Amino acid sequence: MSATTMITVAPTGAETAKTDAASLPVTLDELVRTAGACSELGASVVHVHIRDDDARPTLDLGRMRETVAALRDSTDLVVQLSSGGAVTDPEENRLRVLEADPDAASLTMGTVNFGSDVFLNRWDFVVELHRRMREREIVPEYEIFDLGHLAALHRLLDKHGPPYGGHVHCDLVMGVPGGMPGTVQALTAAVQLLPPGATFSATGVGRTTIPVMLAALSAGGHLRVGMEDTLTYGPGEPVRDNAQLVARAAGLARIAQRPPAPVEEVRALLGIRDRRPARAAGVP
Ligand code: KMH
Ligand code: ZN
Repeated sequence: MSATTMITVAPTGAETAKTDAASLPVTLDELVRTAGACSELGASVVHVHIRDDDARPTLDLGRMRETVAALRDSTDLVVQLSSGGAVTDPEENRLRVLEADPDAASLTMGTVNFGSDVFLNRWDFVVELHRRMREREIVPEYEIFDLGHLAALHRLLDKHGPPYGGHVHCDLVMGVPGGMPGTVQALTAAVQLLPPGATFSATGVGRTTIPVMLAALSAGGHLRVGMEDTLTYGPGEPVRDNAQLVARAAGLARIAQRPPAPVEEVRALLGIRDRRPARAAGVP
């Protein structure tokens, strides 16, 4: 079991409207400030979805590049772009996200019902993302919404080889209406199906947040938290901001005697290529 806990913050997502959650970071400035605050509290990875000037989800490449540069300038967090986008985003735009040269990107391992929508991830598209990430030296995080996605991951690794960085890390996204439930039983089943040597983090959407977080810590897993997945802190109590969710995760990780992992440890674990300008130039 890892002695520390990698905490990923997913601050924005593509589903929540700014009008429904005032503290949702939708501008670059809001995102950078959120990332900084979450980093101070123990986050080591930021999972990024961006918004346009009207706060609608976008995969605009120029904005994406600007976002990666700003986060890299202002924090040491691993910058993980979402290649999932919104359910309406076409495949070519989702592939183009990689051209923004993030440290890491999400890679969802199959199609899943997503409320009344469908989050489409065809096999050939999954393979293409995996292939392009390796070519561009971007570390994938395999997003697992259902147990069948783990069977697909085994098939991917068997047929197409390991990811860039050599290490396999999965994120169990639990409690999505249409995916696996956010329960101890489902988490245990998923952990048993992980490829040998793989690590995992887990997040439970909505009211599965707490059970999934506690189960993941007990099972030696890492945590993802943030307003992409969770908008209520407790019954009837809206989340104040992303920092509140990271602070709670860091506190529980400490109680579990697996404190938040330092970012450099996470970079080494995941096999991230260091793109931070000063470090890439050899300046300590
Ligand atoms: N917004 C969801 C449809 C990812 O970021 O890779 C997909 C998602 C997964 O959030
Ligand atoms: Zn996402």
